[in-house]
Amino acid sequence: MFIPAMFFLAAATALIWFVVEKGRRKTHPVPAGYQEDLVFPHTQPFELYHNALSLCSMKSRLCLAELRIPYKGHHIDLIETGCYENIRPRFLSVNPGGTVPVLLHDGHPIYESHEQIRYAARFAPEGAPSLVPEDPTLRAEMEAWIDRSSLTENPMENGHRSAGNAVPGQTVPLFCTMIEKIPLFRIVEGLLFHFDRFRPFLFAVLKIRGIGRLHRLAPAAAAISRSRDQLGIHLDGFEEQLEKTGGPWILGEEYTLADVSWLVIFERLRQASAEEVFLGVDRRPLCAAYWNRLQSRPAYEEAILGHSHPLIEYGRHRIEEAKQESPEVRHCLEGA
Ligand SMILES: N[C@@H](CCC(=O)N[C@@H](CS)C(=O)NCC(=O)O)C(=O)O
Repeated sequence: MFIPAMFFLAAATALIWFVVEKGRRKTHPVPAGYQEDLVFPHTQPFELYHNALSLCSMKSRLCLAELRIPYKGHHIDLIETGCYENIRPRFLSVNPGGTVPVLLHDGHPIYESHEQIRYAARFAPEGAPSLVPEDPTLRAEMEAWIDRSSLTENPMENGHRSAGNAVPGQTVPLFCTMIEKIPLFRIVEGLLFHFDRFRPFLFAVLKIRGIGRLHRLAPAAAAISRSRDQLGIHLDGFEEQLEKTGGPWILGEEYTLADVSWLVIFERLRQASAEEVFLGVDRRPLCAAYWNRLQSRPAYEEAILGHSHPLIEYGRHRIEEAKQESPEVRHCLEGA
């Protein structure tokens, strides 16, 4: 009698906790861009909620560094860098969408990284480059190249439309290696409360499976292969553009927001140890030279390398190791 009663009490307590906690972590989509009606506590004109690995966070950090806009940073963990801080009430009060980055200007949030960089460019301090061409034709072209690199909607879909949506498949092996260091119970928080149950489920599977057996996980292998094909097509277009303009940047002489937006795609290839696949010997030499130029910019050092996370480097080395150890893994990650 005593044991069933205890069991019932524990189950009822857990259920109540779950329902209350779920209520505190309600999420909903947020509109893109500047939100005039919302103001959050802040101590500096610009503040950025971001994550070390997140592609979109890298873009916003890089943009602020190029514009030389000082800001206060709040690092928000995603599961791959430690825990699901992005679905806890404190962060959800700033972005009920549960995603990073969020830029605050005088406390007003700007949602979506591609909107953040467009917005921030209007506030370039005296003497800093504005990153937006004066010429309306070039400006329209820049917008199109930003769109072609933006991550919108579901990260694993619509890769044919944008390189930003094609590249997440390349992040899968990185997730798989970074998650090795994260205890399983941390993922449970996501399984219980994440707005997109598929993501924590994917991390749990990747953790259990491990990089050495990733090739046997058919949906992951298919996503990586699809990403490789789609990204290859986007980069071929990119190569043609560099040939057409003669570089050194996407639109020619002027470094613009389009370059900011594309840098993070190339950086993801570096982090995932996939540079060789896309930019190796004789493969897209103009893209390879462009990527070298990007890496020599001080803003790259400051906003990307300066914000790296130990798990990113760990993940990159583990991918390298796994490819050396197993031809099947190499084939899965690099193709024929
Ligand atoms: N379109 C959004 C995408 C934001 C987004 O999906 N961010 C990812 C990281 S790149 C995130 O916060 N994911 C939450 C999670 O993985 O739990 C933007 O450009 O800001």
